[in-house]
Amino acid sequence: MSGAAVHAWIGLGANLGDARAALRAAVQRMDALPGTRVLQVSSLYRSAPVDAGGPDYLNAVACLQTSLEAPQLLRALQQIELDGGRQRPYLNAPRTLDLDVLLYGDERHDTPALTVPHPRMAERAFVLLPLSELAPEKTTAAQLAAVSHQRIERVAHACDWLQDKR
Ligand code: PH2
Ligand code: MG
Ligand code: MG
Repeated sequence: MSGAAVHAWIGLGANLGDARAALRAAVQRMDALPGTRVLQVSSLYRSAPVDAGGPDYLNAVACLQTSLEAPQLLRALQQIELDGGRQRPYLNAPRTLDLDVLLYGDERHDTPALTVPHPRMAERAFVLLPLSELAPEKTTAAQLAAVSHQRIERVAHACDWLQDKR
């Protein structure tokens, strides 16, 4: 059963293939999920891999309004990852598309499949910067200061990268 609409914050990332096109397609796919609308999308950021190898990542954050329950939303996002060619050869392997539930309303989930709020979001500039752009109240100056050594740059405003203006 679907619940009342809540705001869910999703972290998007990719560092294999045409990452920019993959993130743009993911935004469209999320907007097409049942009972779900994309309300806001951040700028696009290029970031050095954190606790991982491979090429630089492209990252962004989106805010959804959704009536899917958190586990249903997770499964839907995993299907979008699979359709984007996602493989999981090892932990934190380079990927064509990664969609992480960062926040789901003010709910807490702690199951093998889903931990929300995302347990590592506060340690990652590639989450905190785009999130602070959309919802400054969801990050703190101390959190942002703690990740200020991580290499990250904004490469496109939302209106440009969502419309393929490179
Ligand atoms: N995702 C990871 C591990 N490391 N680093 C960056 N820069 N961006 C990511 O999206 C990312 C990462 C695991 O999901
Ligand atoms: Mg991730
Ligand atoms: Mg993930």
